[in-house]
Amino acid sequence: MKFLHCSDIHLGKTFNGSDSRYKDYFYAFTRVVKLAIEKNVDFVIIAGDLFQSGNIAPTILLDTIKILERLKEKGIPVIAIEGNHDLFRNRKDESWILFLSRTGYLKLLRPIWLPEKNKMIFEPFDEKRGWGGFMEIGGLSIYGIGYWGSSTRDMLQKTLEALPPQADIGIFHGGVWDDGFINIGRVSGEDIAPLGKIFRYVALGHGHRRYKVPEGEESAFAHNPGALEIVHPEEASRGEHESGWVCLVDMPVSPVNTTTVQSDSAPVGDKPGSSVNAPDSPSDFPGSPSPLRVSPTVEYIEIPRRPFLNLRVFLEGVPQNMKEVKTAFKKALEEIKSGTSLSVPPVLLIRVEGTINFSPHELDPEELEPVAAEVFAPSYLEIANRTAKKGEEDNTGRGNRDIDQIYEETILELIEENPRYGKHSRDILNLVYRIKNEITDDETPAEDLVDLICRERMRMEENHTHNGSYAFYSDSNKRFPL
Ligand SMILES: [Mn+2]
Repeated sequence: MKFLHCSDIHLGKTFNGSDSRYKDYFYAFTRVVKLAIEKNVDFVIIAGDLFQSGNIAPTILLDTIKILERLKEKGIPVIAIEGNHDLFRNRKDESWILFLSRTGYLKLLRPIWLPEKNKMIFEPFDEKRGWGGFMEIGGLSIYGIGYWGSSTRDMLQKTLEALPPQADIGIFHGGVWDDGFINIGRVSGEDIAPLGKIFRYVALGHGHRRYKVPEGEESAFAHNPGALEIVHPEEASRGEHESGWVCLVDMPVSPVNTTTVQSDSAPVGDKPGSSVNAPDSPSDFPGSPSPLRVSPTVEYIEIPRRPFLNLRVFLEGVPQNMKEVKTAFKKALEEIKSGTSLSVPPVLLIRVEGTINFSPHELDPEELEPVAAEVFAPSYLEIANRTAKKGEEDNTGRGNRDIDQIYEETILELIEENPRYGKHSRDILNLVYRIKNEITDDETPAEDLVDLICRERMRMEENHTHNGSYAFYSDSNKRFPL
């Protein structure tokens, strides 16, 4: 069986109402659908965040249906879970993904959480109801784990208790990275390792960067293809903006007959020496019920993106007036342009920096737009003025550093001023910084922010008492009540 795994498509996202930017996300999704048809896959997996928002405009739904219609016509099923962006703010059991599932454009998988029993359950997909916890396609069992916000780590435990010892595919909207940074919906590689013993393939979403778990390993069991298009400008400044990705997965249906394999001398399958033994299979652990299951082959396929330039343009020579600003601006842009090759008009975000010899309030970024348009012919353009007047520059030695970096250092200074925070100052800084980031991303529900604070408090207490067991779940975890 062959399937295509994509994630974080964010349909409906745009920048300042730009029609061109709106369409970019639909073009990217169309390319994935065309690829699925071209590769003749048996099904497509969407690991969450099909939409930018839970409350989408009718046109977005119609434009989405037009694309999904192509797969429906070809008889290629789409299996989806809801990401944080797909959920309604106040009705977590409702979503447009559920609507698409009930109208036959995709199949929604989500588990049921029973808070009163402190238990998760997976029920079979029910055509009539329009959703279920798991389903089977062509002999492969597929489970939808969904998105659990700031309780992801605890809910993963509950999920593990509810899953069978072995299944084929798990779909999970959660980030997996180990750095100490606090993130909503993030767990560590260690946390999800048990999923690798259950599933032959874990389809990840949520992180917009491409990665696999364990990172760089041939035996990786979890794959995160990342967002198809740039969603947040910061994703472009990390230098990872060149293209989007999908995973094309080839998964043999019948697991190796364990009795045959364990006899050691018997040939495996028709071709002796074929790689079905997969000794590095992630399920190859002592105590695993079927240690020699066939690992799927995973191929990452590039999905072209619109070029995205998130630029800091430094004005040289202390311009005296707007005319000189334009000249310096054009010179700087042309220099950048000469080092870039662009096959299609880019998205262009520019921060103008440097010292000028008149009030920065009189530097109207709109006057610079024709200059940028002439040099780059962008599909979308945004210019921000970050210049300083000569003599009034920041004299803290901070120069033109990233505004986020200055923000971070300022907050840390404030925290460290009070000795009572002592060794926790970095933790508090991370928390403040994360909340600030979550707030600027307007899709984060208030309950998730409160959850984040509660969870941090418990983590700190936990570190004190070495007592890892607590049974606190806020209301936002009572998703999908029966
Ligand atoms: Mn996303």
